[in-house]
Amino acid sequence: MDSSTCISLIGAPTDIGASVRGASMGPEAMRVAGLQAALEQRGLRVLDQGNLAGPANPDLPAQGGYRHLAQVIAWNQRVHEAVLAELRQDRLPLLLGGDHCLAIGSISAVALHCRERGRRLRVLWLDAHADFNTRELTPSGNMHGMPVACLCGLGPPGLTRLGGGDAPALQPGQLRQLGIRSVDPGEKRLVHEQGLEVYDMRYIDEHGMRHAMEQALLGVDADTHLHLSLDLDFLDPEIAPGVGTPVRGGPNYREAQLCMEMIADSGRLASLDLMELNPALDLRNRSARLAVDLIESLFGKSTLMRPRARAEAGGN
Ligand code: 5AB
Ligand code: MN
Ligand code: MN
Ligand code: MN
Repeated sequence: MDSSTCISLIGAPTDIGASVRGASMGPEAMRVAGLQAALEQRGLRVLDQGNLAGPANPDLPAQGGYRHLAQVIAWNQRVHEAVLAELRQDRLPLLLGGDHCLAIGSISAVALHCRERGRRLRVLWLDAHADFNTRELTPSGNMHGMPVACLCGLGPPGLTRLGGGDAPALQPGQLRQLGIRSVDPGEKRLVHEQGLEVYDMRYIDEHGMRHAMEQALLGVDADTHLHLSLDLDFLDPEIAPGVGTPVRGGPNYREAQLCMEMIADSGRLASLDLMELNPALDLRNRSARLAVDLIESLFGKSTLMRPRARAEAGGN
């Protein structure tokens, strides 16, 4: 990524996959927190593509294991098309959620684009939850708990075939999860069965964020498209209260910054989901402002130039 990178903001104002309402206001809260200006100050070009439109949230109970399946499919189709259109124009899509079920549309578009361009894909999934439930395993029917399973081919056809063809968008080996600290019993079995690579909070406690991120980024090279799916409940709720499914014991401010800075250092970030921000539960837009701060770090803001970056800039 360099200063010619153009970032496209895509708002997806819906909470269709969640039970706690309010993530539909996430895109506007990010704009109010000054996302565009912050990125522009970093010398990046930003195109705000506005908000996508989709079906309203009818707030109905689950049917056959899924809540709002038809509406979730409609929203994901729109997200898929919008993200793919930006990638094909060589812009970096930044999806502003919205609840995390929309990562199905976003990442299936990224995966399709990588196949078109013959690029390797690595997905970093930062979340308190594994989001690996299926219709049989889900305790809630909420589809924001299922996107990773759907992307790996375990889910309803309307969501597993968004990119066309029969193959799943993702192989478990392309994914790394960090920050996980709440997994349902059946979901846990499936995570093991499918061999997901998970750096949970226990791992981060024992080995530190630096080591966890080094592991998660292992093998990322010049041919890799790096996608970050950031569920704001990844962060400790003390610093990010504006989420619908908070879980105590998440990364603190510095751990989260380090995580972003190491992604920036990789130089390979090519698409991003910022999900699950719930302004109805936030305190004076604090979580949105923190998200803007973290995104600035993702795009290269750090306290001082690092030795490697300094050498590349021709300094000493
Ligand atoms: B999120 C839970 N596992 O399936 C479920 O915020 C929570 O996108 C899912 O990570 C949380 O309902 C979904 C209990
Ligand atoms: Mn979560
Ligand atoms: Mn999630
Ligand atoms: Mn959530």
